[in-house]
Amino acid sequence: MKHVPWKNLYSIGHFYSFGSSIPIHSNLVFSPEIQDLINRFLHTTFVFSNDEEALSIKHSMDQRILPDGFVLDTRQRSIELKYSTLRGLLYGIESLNALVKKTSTGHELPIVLIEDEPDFERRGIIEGYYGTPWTFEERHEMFAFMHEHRMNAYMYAPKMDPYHRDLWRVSYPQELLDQLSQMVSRSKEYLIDMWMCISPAHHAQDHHPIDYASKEDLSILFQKMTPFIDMGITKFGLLYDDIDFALQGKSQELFGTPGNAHAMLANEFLAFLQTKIAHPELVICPTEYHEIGSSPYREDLKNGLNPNIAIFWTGDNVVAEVISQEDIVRTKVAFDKPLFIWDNFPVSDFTYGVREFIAPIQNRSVSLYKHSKGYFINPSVHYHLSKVGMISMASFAWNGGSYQKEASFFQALDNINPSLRLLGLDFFYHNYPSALDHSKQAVEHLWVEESKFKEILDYYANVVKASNRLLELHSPFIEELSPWLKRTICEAFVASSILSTKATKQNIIEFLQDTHFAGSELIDYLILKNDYLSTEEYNRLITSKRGRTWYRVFEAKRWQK
Ligand code: LTM
Repeated sequence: MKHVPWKNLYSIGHFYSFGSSIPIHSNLVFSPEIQDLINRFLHTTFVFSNDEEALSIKHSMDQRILPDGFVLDTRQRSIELKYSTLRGLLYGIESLNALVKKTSTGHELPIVLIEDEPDFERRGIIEGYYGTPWTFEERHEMFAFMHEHRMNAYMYAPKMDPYHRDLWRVSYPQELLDQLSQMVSRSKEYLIDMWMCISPAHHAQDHHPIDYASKEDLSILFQKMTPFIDMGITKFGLLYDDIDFALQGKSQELFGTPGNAHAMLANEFLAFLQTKIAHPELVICPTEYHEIGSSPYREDLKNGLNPNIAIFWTGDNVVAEVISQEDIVRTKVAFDKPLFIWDNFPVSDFTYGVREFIAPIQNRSVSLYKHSKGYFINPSVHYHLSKVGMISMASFAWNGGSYQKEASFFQALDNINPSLRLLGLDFFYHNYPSALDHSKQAVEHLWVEESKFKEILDYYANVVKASNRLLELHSPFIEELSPWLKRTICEAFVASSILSTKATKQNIIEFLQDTHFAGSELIDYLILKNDYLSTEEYNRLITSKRGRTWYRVFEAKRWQK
C-alpha cells in the first residue's frame, strides 16, 4: 500500500534502530485469519525471531474505533494495534509498513501513536457507465489498486453487460459466472466487498422489463441472483436508473405509483436475501436519482421502502458540479433512508468518446459523510485514465478535512507514474477543465479577446512538448491517452496556422473530424474569433460533439430552484 496520509500521527521524532531487518517475537500466536493477513501484507523487513530485541505485536478489538479505523502504537517498544474490523487491522499493518525507514545502516521504526479512521464507512467504485465494460484483467488489478487507496467496496453494474440490464431475465452463462466468481475471490483477498447489481426495469427492444405485479418475474430475478449468493456475495444493488418508470396494466392497479412498485420489489428482494444470507445489504438507485429534496416518487420510497435499504443519489444533477451540505441534508430528509453518493465523475459516457476527465474530485462538501454512509465513484470506460479521479475520491472519502484538490491531483499522477507529472503536466493542465472545473476557460477566452498571440503560441509549444514526451512513455495509461495526445499536437499546429492566417476553413473542418477534444477551449475561441465557422457550423462540429453539457448549470439555474 502506498502511503495514505493519516488523520492523526503523534511523534516526537524518536525511533528504534535495527539492522537489515526488524525482528518480531516468533512465539506470538495469531488466529488463522490474522496470521494470513500478516503473512500476505506485513513487509518482509519484519522477520520472526527469538532475538532479545524482538518486538512483540499486540492486537485487540476495540468497538469504540470506527469500522476500518485503527490505532497503531509503537511507544512501548512493541507494536500495538487496535481496530474494530479486520480491514482496520489490515490498514494498521500497512501503516506499519509505511512507517519503516531504510537507512544506510539498516532500518528505523519511528516511535509513534497513530489514530486513523475513515470519514465514509463505504468508499468505492460503481462500474456503472455506458460503454465497453472493463476487462476482467483490469478488474483483477483494480482490487489491488483499491486496497492501495483504502477503498473497500466495488459494485458490478456495467450498463453494457447485457445480462445486467436488457437480458435481466436470462441467467449469466457459466463462463461469465466463472469470471465473476474469480473476481469475488480476488476481492476477498483484499478484504474488499463486492456488490452485485441488477437493473431489471429497462424497456429494451425485444426484452420486457420486470412486471412488478408478476410473482413469476420476481422469482426469475431472485433465482438469477442465487449463483452470486452461492459465491459468497452478501451485498446487492437494484438499479432503477434510466428507465421509463410509468406503470402499466396490473402493476398500475396494484401499486398505483412507480415509487410504491419500486419499494415493494426492493423490500421483497431484501426479504429473499434474508432467507439466504445472515446480514445482507441492499442499495437501490431510484429513477429520480438526482435533484435536491422531495417529490411524490421520493415520498413513496420514504414511506414504503424498508428502512435498512440504502438509496443512491448523484447530487443536484446527473453530473453534479457541486454537492453542498444543504443539498445533501435536504435530500436525506426527503428519502429518510441511508444515503449512498453515486458521483458521476470521471464518467465520460455522455461525451461519446470525445472527452476524458483526468482531474480530481472537487466541490464536494467536507461534511457529506455525516449524511451519507457511502461514496461511490462512477468511472469512465478507460480504466487507467479513471485512476486520477478514483485516487482523489478515495483520499477525499477517507479524510475530506485535509483534502486539497491540487495536491490530490499531483499525488494521483505520481502514484500512477511519477513521469506523468514530471514530463506531462502542461498537457494535463490543457486537458484539465472538466465537468467540475471550467476556470481555465475564462483565461483562454481573455487571451484570444486581447490578442495575446505570443502567450498562446508559447502555451501551445509547452503543451506539445509535454504531449510528445508523454507519447514516448509506454504504459497502459498512455495507450489509453494517446488519441488525445495526438489530437492535441494537431490542435497546436492548427492554432499556430490560425494565428499566422494560413489556416483555411477546410483545414479547420478536417481537423475537427478528430473528436478527441481536450478540456481546453482555446482552439474554439480562436476559430470563432477568426470567423472560420458560422454559429450553426460551430454547434454542429464542436458543441454537439462534446456531448451533453447538462452539468453547466451551477451559475445559471441551480439556485433558482
Ligand atoms: O447516473 C446514473 C445513476 N445512471 C446513469 C449512469 O449509468 C451514467 O454513467 C451516467 C453518466 O452518463 N448517467 C446516468 O444517468
